[in-house]
Amino acid sequence: MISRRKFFSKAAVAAGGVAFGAATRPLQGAEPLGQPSESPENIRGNTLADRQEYPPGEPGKDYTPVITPNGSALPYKVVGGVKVFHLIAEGVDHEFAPGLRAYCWGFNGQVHGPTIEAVEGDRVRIYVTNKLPENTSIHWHGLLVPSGMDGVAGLSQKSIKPGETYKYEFTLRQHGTHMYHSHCDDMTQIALGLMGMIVIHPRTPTGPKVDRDFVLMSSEWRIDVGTRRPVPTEMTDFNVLTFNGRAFPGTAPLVAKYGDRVRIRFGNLSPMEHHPIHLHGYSWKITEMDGSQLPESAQQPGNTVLVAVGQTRAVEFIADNPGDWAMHCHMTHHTMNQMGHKAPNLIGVRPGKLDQKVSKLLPGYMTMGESGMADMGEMGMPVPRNSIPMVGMQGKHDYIDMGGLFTIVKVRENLTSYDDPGWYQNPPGTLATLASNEDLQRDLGELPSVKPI
Ligand SMILES: [Cu+2]
Repeated sequence: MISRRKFFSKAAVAAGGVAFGAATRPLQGAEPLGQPSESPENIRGNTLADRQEYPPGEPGKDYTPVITPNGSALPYKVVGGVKVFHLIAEGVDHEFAPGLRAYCWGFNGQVHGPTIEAVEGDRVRIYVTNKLPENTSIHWHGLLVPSGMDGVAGLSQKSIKPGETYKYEFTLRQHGTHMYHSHCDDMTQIALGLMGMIVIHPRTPTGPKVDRDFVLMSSEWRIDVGTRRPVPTEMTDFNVLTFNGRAFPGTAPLVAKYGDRVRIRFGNLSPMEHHPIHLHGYSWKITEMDGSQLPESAQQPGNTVLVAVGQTRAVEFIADNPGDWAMHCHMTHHTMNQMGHKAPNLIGVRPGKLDQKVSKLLPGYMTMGESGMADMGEMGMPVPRNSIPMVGMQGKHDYIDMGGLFTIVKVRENLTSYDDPGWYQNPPGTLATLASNEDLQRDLGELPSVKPI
């Protein structure tokens, strides 16, 4: 954190108009914590801090770039010491997973927008071009910016009309994980995808270096089977749940080498729902909340982090447990793609000759769901065009009947690259297998009943 006090003391030196040259020395005494701690009288002087004092941070030198699975970083160029970005809000024909596409609204041809990555102290100028059919504006969610740069249409600024390009410019006075999103007709524009992540690296890093630094933004959509436009008025019944705009099996795995320190930065701009994100095989520490670094004593351990709408959380762990590890939202409906939530409950129903009788009227009819829902993806049943109801994927051992907010963390020894290493090869004696009769007799004293319910 570049403290406001630090800015004031530097501002006094730089008041003669030295906006750039005085910036080269490192931030001695920069606060390791991300949260402003100054007194209210200093906060009143916020505008003084909005000036450039540091040279543009460089990737590879000042920071290790983050990885946005299924996404990318927004390119920039440096003009007169200022990092210049350009976001274009536009329609995007987006693939959520193989088999499902929809006409969304995104940035620069992507859903969600590319990750904006910069360094604390950078001066940034972000152009926003509106190629949508209605007004828009962009809010920098979590950033400490002057009021007129905050992007709430009508309150902070004029709305950006279709065809117009607006210019935002401010100095990044903090580090951490943040987000950007439309703040104009929010319900429609966020439901259609107009959002992205912002990562600001510290100017003076503290703590252990991270080897793998991932960014995952969660969202949720209602896309009726057979349609190609997300429903912006949906309040409760979302049926496509996404990390970085992709539903499993469309989500790219997060790959780490044995021993890597891994950070995962979560952001949630779902229209309505919170997501408890759970990682198997590890205990992590929550290191950041809403972009503010937690002191070590407050870094809560766990394996599930609730990321409420509008929140960001970062977690860190050492990848010391090789394997293929599920990471997913623990709301069960959020890991089932386009499940018809109004489907009748057939669990336990005995259809008897129903199929035979109905198929005279409806050739190919098959009663489904009487023994559970899992088969529906695996059976490869024909599904309506442009839909992924219950679609999972074939795993190494069996069919993975997951979808939506689900991805895989792949940790391996002896990796030579971070490309997808394929499925994990379980060392002997570390894989659950069918129990033998000998095992059962020895340990249980009997063979369990094999009559299914
Ligand atoms: Cu969820």
